[in-house]
Amino acid sequence: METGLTAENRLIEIAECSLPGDGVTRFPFTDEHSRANHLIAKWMRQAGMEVWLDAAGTLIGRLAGQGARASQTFILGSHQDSVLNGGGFDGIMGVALACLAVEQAFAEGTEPDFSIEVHAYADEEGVRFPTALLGPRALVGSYDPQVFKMRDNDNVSLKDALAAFGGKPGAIHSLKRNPDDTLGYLEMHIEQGPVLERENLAVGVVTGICGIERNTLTLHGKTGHAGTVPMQGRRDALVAAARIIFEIQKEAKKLEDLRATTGTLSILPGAVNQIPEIVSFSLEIRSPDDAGRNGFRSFMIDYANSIAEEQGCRITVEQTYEQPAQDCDTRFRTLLEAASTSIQGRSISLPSGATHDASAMAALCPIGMLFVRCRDGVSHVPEEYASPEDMGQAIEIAARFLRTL
Ligand code: HGY
Ligand code: MN
Ligand code: MN
Repeated sequence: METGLTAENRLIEIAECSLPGDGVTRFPFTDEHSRANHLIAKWMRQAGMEVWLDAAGTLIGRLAGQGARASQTFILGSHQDSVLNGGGFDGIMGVALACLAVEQAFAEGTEPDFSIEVHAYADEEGVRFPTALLGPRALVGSYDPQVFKMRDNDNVSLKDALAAFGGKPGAIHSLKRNPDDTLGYLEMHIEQGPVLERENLAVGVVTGICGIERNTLTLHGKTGHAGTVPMQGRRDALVAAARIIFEIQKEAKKLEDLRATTGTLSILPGAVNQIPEIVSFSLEIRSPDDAGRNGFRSFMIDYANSIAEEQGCRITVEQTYEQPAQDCDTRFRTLLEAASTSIQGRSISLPSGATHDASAMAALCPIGMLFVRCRDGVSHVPEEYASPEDMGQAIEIAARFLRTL
């Protein structure tokens, strides 16, 4: 329980590293991120780690192994960033619990025979820039240099923001890790759903992570005076977009495990008495089944093209982000289930509808995830909460897991 209270106090303190407003708003490569990294570095040093910022802006703590497997590294981590007005647990809790689990696992001076790292990734949410997972993808060697050109709402490029923050865009290619030297990756994360609360269990073992993609659809119509242009023959980009967005929901409802969401929409000229000319909106699709997600996207793009033609609009579709579905490693799941049962008396396993840094790390090494009970199942809101008791259980389970690796 004591480690759970330490976690709670650390999370309360780091939640202050936020823009003003409800909840936590901490975007990558900002002053808030810099202040948060200062606190995370203290957590890592408290666990006996040396600390540095890598070229992709990931804060890394490392505890060198003392035995035969010293050249091999087991990584724990999660992301430091939040959504706009988000909660104080999504991402950052996984970093806090990782530091405490390492401290607890090897508290008695029994250094691990392998090396251990804790990573605080800069950007998992993809809110400031329309991309995400630069940190883990740099370690995997799967990042796309094109993302450096992406710009935030203040027209600042990811490349300039990263460089100003202390990262080295030109050196990211050198971060690629050797899979043979990477034992695996464990991420602890608030569940962001209702299952553990319903099952009345503090910690669950994750079976796999859904696949995800994000697309931007843009309709180009023709603007004009709202009062003088007849209804017949209008090329109203917003009417076309609305028809497509409605169909997205209608079709997605037919597919049990698929989720499709339009979370952003922009309208130009955007005046009450002008016919909309350019309308852009996001289409995010998630599913544990990549083939099903691809099929849904194809269907929706065909439909969007037919509506654009019917409304006399031109349409462009750009995929800005994709991450395939990933299974968690069966050996890690077995070890985590055993640790969970020894501490909680039982263990349950569940899938993740949210994506995580582990989604990208799966291309480098075996992954495992633990979910921590989430009050009312809500996340990405200021009310997001995990109790110190539950966090203490997760720390204990992770520490036991590390000692069995
Ligand atoms: O969107 C997600 O699933 C994650 O919270 N970034
Ligand atoms: Mn997260
Ligand atoms: Mn999130």
